[in-house]
Amino acid sequence: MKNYSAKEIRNIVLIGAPGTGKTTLAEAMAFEGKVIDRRGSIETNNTISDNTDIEHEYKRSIYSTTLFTEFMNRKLNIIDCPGSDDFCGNLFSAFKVGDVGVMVMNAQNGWQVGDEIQSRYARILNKPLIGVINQLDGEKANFEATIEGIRAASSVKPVIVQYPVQQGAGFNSFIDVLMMKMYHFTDENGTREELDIPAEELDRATELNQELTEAAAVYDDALMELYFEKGALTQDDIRSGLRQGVANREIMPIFCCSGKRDIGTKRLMEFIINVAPGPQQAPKFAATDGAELEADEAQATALFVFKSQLEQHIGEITYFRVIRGKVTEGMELVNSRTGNKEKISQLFAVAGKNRIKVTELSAGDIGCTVKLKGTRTNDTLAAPAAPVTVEPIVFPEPRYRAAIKAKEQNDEEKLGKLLNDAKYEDPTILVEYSKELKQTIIQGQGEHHLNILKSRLSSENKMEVEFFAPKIPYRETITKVAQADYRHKKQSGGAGQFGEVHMVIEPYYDGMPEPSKYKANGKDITVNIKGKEEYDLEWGGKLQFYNSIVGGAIDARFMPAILKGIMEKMDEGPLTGSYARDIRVIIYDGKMHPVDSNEISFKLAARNAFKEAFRNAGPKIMEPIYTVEVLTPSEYMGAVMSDLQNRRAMIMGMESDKGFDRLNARVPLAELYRYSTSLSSLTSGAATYTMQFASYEQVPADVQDKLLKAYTDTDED
Ligand SMILES: Nc1nc2c(ncn2[C@@H]2O[C@H](COP(=O)(O)OP(=O)(O)OP(=O)(O)O)[C@@H](O)[C@H]2O)c(=O)[nH]1
Ligand SMILES: [Mg+2]
Repeated sequence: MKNYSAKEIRNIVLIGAPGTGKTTLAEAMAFEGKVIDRRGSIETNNTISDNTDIEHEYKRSIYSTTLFTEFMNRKLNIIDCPGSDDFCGNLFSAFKVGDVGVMVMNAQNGWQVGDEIQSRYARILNKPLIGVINQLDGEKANFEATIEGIRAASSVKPVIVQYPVQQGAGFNSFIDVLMMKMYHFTDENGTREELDIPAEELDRATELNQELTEAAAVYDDALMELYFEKGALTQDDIRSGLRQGVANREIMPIFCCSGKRDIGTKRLMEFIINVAPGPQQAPKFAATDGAELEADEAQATALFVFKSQLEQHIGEITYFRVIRGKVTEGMELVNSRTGNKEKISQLFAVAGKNRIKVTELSAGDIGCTVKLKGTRTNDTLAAPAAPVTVEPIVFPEPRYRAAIKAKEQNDEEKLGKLLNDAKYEDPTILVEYSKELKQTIIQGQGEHHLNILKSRLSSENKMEVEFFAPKIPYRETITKVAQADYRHKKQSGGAGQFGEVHMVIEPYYDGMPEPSKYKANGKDITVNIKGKEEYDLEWGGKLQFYNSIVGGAIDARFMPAILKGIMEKMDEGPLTGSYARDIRVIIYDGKMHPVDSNEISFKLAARNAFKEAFRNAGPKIMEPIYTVEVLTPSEYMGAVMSDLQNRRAMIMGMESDKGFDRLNARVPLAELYRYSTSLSSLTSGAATYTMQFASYEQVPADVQDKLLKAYTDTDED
């Protein structure tokens, strides 16, 4: 295989709602480039893109697959992404290295929420789009309705380059209004005839050609002038205008296709090669130091790893894009994160599961290698003399959270290791053992996302796991001043124990004045600050601790033990055993015994005094609140809203957004377990959402009562 230079490479990412035909189209593209000599299908589980057991089982893509095809002496690298939003992490990594998105739509369903979601990701990532209306051979295909749907919803304007002559089972020709030709397909292997446009189509074709010309001229003053002058533009001029409109994300040229019958694939690839931005036209890669990295093969080598996947019998496969320079077999590069050398002993061009050995890859190209020692997604490998770190992929925030454990208790350690591996392979999976909740919490993009992990653990590692509702990290705090005394006294045979502590506690807030006088339990307490300590608690909030002991009632040497006793109770709050926060404590009096007083006695006295004061200080349980943003077709808004209200949500705002409704709400985490699943069933999978931690708020009284009842204090002091 020849080595392609940046000018000869296009890197595209196939996106679109689930099941629109991305994988099938990728197969046709590989076939057209003679990378495969027979086309597989989803139904027969033999496409080069969906090549894992789990994808065969579900008959859908679950991972992104990198493949290439060679066409017109160019190399097209294709990353076929899953349509399901549960696996959207793949799209973020694919777009890091892909320069343009090919939006594959299903003409039978029109513009779907899944298309909308993915096109929004493309917008966030600033990637241009080319549109493909696929499945035009399907019984319910409706090209015009699909165009209308895009017009109403999408942020980029569809510009028709092709339209079908007939749709449905008889689909075998389309008119190309850039070429001003009709393409007629005589078989299902892409064989085509280039014909003159039939007389009855000439009016429509001419009109659309005009629209295309105008759309192309808008982005370039010189072209506009030329167009006014001559009333027409050459094909090359139109291409040049479209090139700018696409690159600026203003327009999405529309192509006709049946991936399944290999109709339209070649023309689409020709257009991508002629018009889509290549590595040298696309925005440059940014390095963490702000430098911009050019796809220039004369420079020192740098590779960016966008994906690594474990494959049985082979081990880890590392997928990268050559950011600059060239990579050659045997080259030694340095991983900028670890500082360690990695030897690139083998290099491959990737066509799904098939890897074709190559000796070098140049700037702009995508390939893979194996047997690296410690390199993972988001790492940069660079020439030792020219170290650089490419800005990492920013993955979306997790939206689904569950507790996980191994069915067999003995497997816990092995599970920990396996989850760690899973995290490296799929950075949208987060796993953490919560000391606070005493559970392993796993987070991902949706229930389906985690279920796939579960079935892989079972089939590949013989590891059976269970998911269950995670505990909620409640917090406890107080709302008013309270005072308590506690005497710890024990006289059993030998040495006794004695410690007595008097304290005042009150709610802490930022910027509060220093303590001076209190009235509590009918006592007047005057504070003389002898010492002050302030702690930022690991779990959020503060503890302020004042020593206001006068006349040596308690020796200063016992103060650390007193603080320790309080901390122990902050760590396991008096109400529900959750962390306590935002409290000021003042130790203002107490008693010692000349013989029996020791640290343990004061620690216990402080702990019990704190517990008692806390309970009298209007204690409240606080819960984590998340801001949730739902994007749904308008027809489901009522259902989404009333469901959220049942989840104690506070609706913050609503707006319509290009055919969809966007709703913002603040929702307690306790009410969000399995939300992705119920939102999906409420809206037939048409809505999506994001969630983000916002703040801790007091729980309502009825919820607090329930939580108090559910907690049995095991503290036996
Ligand atoms: N009639 C018709 N069916 C198609 C066409 N392209 C794909 N299909 C069928 O649509 C279904 C989904 O095709 P895929 O290629 O897996 O779609 P996808 O977009 O990759 O799906 P995900 O990866 O799950 O998002 C399969 O049953 C295909 O056979 C087409 O052009 N015409
Ligand atoms: Mg697919």
